[in-house]
Amino acid sequence: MDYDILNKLPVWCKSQGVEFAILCGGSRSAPLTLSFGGYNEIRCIAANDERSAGFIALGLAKASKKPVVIVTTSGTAVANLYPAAAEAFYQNIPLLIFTADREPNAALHFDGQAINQENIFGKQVKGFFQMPVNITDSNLFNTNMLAAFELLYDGKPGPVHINFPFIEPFYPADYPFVYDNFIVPKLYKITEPPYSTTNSVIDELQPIWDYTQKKLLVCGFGSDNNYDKKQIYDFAKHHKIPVIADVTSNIVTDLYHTDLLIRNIQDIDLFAPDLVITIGGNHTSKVLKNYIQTTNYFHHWHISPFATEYDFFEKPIENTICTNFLVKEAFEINVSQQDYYNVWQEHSNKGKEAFNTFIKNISWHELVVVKNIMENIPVGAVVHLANSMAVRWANIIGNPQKFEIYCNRGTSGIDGCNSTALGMAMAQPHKQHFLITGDMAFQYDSNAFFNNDIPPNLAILILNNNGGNIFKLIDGPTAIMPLEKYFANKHGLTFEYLAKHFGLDYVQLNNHTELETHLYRKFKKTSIAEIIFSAENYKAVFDQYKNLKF
Ligand SMILES: Cc1ncc(C[n+]2csc(CCOP(=O)(O)OP(=O)(O)O)c2C)c(N)n1
Repeated sequence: MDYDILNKLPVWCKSQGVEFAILCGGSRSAPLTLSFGGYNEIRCIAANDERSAGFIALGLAKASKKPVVIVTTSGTAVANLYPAAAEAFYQNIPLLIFTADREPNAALHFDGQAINQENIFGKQVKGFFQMPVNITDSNLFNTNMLAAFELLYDGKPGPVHINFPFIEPFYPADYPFVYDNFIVPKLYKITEPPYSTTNSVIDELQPIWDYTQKKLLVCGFGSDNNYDKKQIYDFAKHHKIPVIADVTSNIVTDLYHTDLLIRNIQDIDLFAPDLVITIGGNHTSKVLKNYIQTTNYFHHWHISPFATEYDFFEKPIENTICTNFLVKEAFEINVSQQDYYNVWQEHSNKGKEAFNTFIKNISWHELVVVKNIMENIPVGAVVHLANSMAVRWANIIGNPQKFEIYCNRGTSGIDGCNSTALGMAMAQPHKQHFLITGDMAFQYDSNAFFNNDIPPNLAILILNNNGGNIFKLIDGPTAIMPLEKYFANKHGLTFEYLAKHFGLDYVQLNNHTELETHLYRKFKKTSIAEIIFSAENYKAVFDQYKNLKF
């Protein structure tokens, strides 16, 4: 094994900003593990379950805003990274996936932990690079690394996979290594994001801006990823543009309870936008997506640092525009826009009143509990929402704008919610993190806590409604039996023993006072607070909310 070459790997990564590496156990990956493990300038975290490790890496990358390395052994270990790779791809999070592999054709001989790893992540990664067996050619090594890093940074960030086949012996005679200070070759082919809208583009947009009088800003997932949220807010305020913001957008808005507002629109033309400006990613609310899709013709501009974007509303994006677009002075103020703003604002005020009256009468339900949690989580904390109803309840309520909110909405899986929150908490030890999750999502990813580096600053709130109750709110499965068995997976479990098993604090919260006291505690250890719900009024309250009229 040429350790002189492999030991350049962490030096390469450090030079490109990498701060964290997740190392998963295995002998074939020992050359990679040892080269990172002996290098003090990247913090290495060990993890056993590769599926969870991939999501911890995702969380670390989200929080550090730097690419994160994952090292795994060969075979199914690699396959277990697939969900995190997909989530990273759709969230534009840079991950460097370094996998060990056996010699070519090992899978054909049924050797242990051998599968075909070539391009295993397919279109869920930005690219795949194959190193030769026991790489010895440092020029080739550098060429592959350069290409991998250039791809990582070219356009939208995302995961990149580099496969390293090794044959024995894997372990060096001397360890730890001495790392030489070689000069990392300079990356060259990088398209610098964010690109800027030129003045000529602004000139082109100007006529549409001037004649449209009902501009609507729609902020999706992670709208603050590439832009300053204050700048977005100021821009909208300055031009009197109503802002519809997903709870995961982290953008401030004066409009609350979007679904409720949309369901209560009577005069369609009055509310219909003539220019929709979008920013950020996907939306939690299907009601909103349907509304935008069915609104009659509008212009659609999308603000993004990247030239290519997904079209969430299945309507063509006329223009992808950028950065200096948000300079409020770039456009004239359009006087009629104030009327349109007022229409939405008055509607929102009425909706807020109706929602508050409605919720005041419900004493114990996930919707009220999530509202209470959102109101009482301390300012400056970081909140993670698991997929399924946690993110949906929060979106119904709206972001109180006291803290940042994160959720894996790239692919909306329930498979990595704990690990992603854990990764972010590890990277931000100075901030208190809260995860609001369902029982199934929590159980799914419980291997996250099989880790020696569990930080003290993660407080988990499990909404235990005895299964995947989202299926009870959807019309399809409700009508078809056996709902409980095959969709909801009713289990009758609580998580006290699981908490004990992992050495985490555990408490059950039975009323609002206990909940509020819990949220203001000084957390000294990762903790689980379990809130148990009966099936009693679960769907009834949701239906009442859906049918609320004002
Ligand atoms: C990896 C993955 N498998 C399956 C699903 C489909 N799914 C969506 S929600 C859900 C149940 C989640 O239950 P729970 O976490 O208890 O939340 P609740 O629905 O009760 O709010 C399932 C299985 C998914 N989103 N991701």
